[in-house]
Amino acid sequence: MSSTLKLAIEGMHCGACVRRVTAALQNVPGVQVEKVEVGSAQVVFNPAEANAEQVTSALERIGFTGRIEK
Ligand code: 9UX
Repeated sequence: MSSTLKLAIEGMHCGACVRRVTAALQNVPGVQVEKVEVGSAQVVFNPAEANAEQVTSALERIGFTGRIEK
């Protein structure tokens, strides 16, 4: 089973941000990165292993604010 999470991400401005965000999201156990663009990301996660809060916390730790869109 998996859930999709679409996030709007504040503070991203360049391709290096995209790489940083991608790496941070990939490091959350149970999360699979589908797409990262400047200002947004889409991931799927296994609800048995991860939750939305862990995803937004991973972004906070590297200085970005993620808002769940869906
Ligand atoms: Mo680019 Mo992002 O110079 O925090 S890495 S804006």
